[in-house]
Amino acid sequence: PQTKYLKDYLTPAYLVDQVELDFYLSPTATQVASTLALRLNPDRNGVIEPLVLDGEHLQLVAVEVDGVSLEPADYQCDDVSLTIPAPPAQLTVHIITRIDPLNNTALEGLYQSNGIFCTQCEPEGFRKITYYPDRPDVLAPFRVRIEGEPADCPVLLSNGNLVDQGVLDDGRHFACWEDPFPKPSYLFALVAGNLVCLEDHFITLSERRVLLQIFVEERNRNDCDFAMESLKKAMKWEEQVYGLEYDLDRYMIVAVDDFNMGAMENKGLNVFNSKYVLARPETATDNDYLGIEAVIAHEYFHNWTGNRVTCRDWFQLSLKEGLTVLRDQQFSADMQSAAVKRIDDVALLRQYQFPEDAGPMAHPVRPESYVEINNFYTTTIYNKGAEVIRMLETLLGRERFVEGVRLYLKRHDGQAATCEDFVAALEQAGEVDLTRFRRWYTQAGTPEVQVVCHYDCATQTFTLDCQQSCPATPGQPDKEPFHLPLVMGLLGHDGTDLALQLASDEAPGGTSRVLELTQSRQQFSFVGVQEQPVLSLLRGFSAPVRLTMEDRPEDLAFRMAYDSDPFNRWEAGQQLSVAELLQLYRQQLEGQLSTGLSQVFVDAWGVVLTDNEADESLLARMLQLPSEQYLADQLDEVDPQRIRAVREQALRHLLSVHREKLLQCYDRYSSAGEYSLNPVAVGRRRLVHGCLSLLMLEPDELLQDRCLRHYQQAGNMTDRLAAFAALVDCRQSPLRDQVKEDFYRQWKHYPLLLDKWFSTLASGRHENTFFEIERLLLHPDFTLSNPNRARSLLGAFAQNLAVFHRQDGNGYRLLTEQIRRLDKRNPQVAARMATPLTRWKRLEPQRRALLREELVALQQENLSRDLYEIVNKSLV
Ligand code: B3K
Ligand code: ZN
Repeated sequence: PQTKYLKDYLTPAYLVDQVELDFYLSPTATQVASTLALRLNPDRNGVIEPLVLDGEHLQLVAVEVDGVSLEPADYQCDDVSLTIPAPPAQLTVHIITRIDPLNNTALEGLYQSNGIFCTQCEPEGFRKITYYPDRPDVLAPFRVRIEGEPADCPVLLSNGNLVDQGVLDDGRHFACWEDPFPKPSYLFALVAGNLVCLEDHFITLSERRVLLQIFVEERNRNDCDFAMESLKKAMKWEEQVYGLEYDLDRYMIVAVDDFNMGAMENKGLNVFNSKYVLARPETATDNDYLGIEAVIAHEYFHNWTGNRVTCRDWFQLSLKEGLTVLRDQQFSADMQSAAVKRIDDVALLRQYQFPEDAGPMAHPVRPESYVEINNFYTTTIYNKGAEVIRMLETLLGRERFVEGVRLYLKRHDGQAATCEDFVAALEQAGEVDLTRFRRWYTQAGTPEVQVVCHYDCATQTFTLDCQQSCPATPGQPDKEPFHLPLVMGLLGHDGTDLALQLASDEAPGGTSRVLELTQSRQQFSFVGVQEQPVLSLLRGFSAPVRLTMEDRPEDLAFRMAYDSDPFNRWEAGQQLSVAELLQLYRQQLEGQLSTGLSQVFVDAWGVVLTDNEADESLLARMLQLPSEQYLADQLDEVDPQRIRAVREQALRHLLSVHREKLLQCYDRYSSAGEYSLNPVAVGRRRLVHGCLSLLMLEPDELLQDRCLRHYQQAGNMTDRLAAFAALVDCRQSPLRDQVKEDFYRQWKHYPLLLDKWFSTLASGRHENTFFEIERLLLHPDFTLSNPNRARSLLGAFAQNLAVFHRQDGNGYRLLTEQIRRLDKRNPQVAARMATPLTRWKRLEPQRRALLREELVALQQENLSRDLYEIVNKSLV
């Protein structure tokens, strides 16, 4: 496989003025007739170049140029392209190809899911439908005609507006769609099948009526209301916050069961994994609901950031993904508890992106090279990309930031743009210098910031001495300093924020400041500070860095109680926990007697538990100890089983001290009632489930009984699943098998819940989980052909660190074996699922060797390009 480089970018040799596609649908032999109006790119100054069209897994039936059919000698056709060596500068090409949607197991291009034809073209799937310049900087208007059997495909959909439909003499029927907005091929979509449609409408700011449609299989008809509401909220929100309106008369969403990722923003016709559409209280958890709200919004927001302005090339992917993630985060923050949303986003970033940035696949937000672009839909492109744009918002302020985004959209409307275009627009609108800031797009790795503070009582001066550095990443041994916005405040002895005055200010102003760190070392001094303050730095996690300060445990406990920034309240608690847990870890490692958790920590935790005032969601988050993954990320030589043991020791300690309070808290909030997704209700459930799972670490019979009742009487899936998970971990109890059987019986016909059944069992914490997983692989309902199902078992298994990292290496063997099989069917999902295998370098020596052996064996085999890249890079 070849590596592609950003530096090799060339403009397309030919532009497309119009695309006409004719589909004759059939499961194993769909015929695609394409007519392309092409012309030599004017930037070639009339110098003719060969016309190279991308195409893979296509059966070529016929080619014509300007109405004259070509003989095989007139063109070249290989596995990946069709070339016409010396075409006229302006031409019409007509191509007929045949494809096999039914046997398309990679789920890329046109495929069938439960008998429904659907497409996934981003990034390079269109070339599996027909020969085409399949690159995002070729934009064209599309006209699409679909013909199919009315019995199998009563519904025929494509992008844009429906312009014609009818029944043919032979009984087949057709529909014609026209999308007036020029678009790249990756935004093309076709859906056809037996679907029902839920309808609603939205009146835009300028009072245009937009038809909203959600298409699902009949059995899911009643599960779409929440998705529809979310869509309307997203439309309204984007008008209010960004002043942006939807541009077509119709917005369609289709839910399918077999989908490689979450959803896809095809113009006017989004295709969704049914996981992100279907919900009712009995079947969906709070997190499912929140996921739906976020993903529906995300795909909708792409209509501007992605579709109206798209990417010049795939190296610019974060241009649309980072920006759209930021916008969906802003939206969710406005819909739910903003503080908790931020905490969850940061936890996610630290759990997945930080390790990626520290591992073999580390790459800048704008990568310089790739082998398989599908491997670059990463948490760095998405989540770090969003953090980078969030920093721009912090530097500019919301108002100017929005102005900048609007300027960017206006300037590049209908074009394929670059990250540089975006930064330039923000620089102009914000009237700021972003020269250094641009390094965020070119340098990989998580910057490390060290801060030492000093208070001088005599001069009433408080000084921060800040240093930054960034570890080496593949291909980037040395880094230049980043431009970092550090939001901060100072707390007085009573916990309130002090007024801030930098030495360079004329007067004190405000209690929160953005310090801009742009050098490797910089000092900031505050004057008129009348008492020794406690510093609250990096509020709201204003930059994606690893921050070290020599905080005293008392200061952390103080900030945990008083910081006016809820993120930093949580963060102080996390830091305190991390320090405690790492200490226990080291004691264990060195065979010392364990001191247990410190009193300061156990008390502070108890104070949170009995706090009756704060947002319940926030409390629930504060009571959670840092995840095993996050703890692992703090260590140089990881023993995942030891991490689990230590974390559980800590949980048991907290339980033994606070058992009564946990019971009280559980009782106080575990009241039934109508299901609602308002932040208070969600927060209460989170708190109740946190208490329950802790209490169930050492359950007496009474408690087991209550948990069983909780499971049985639950009025919603959030409650039921929490109790189910707790009972599944009760190894000694007969209840375990009882609920396992019961859940299966009740939900075996509902795929999304069967997924939860698999993943909950695979997330079990007891030692037998590994054997359970081996058995589940043989379960009649397990299959690798449905990505959700594969992820539910294998994904959950690989995240279950202590089980996956068994000392004998059988966990590695099991996952590798499944990935091998999956790679034959669906390389994209296989490569994604292989991520945990690539994290071998930081394991303790024995596991490191075992895992590496599996990778080396895999490397020798005949792998897909996707998996090849992951395996090879991780062994470098
Ligand atoms: N743009 C799509 C992702 C496509 C992934 C292709 N491997 C969904 C999204 O980010 O909204
Ligand atoms: Zn996206």
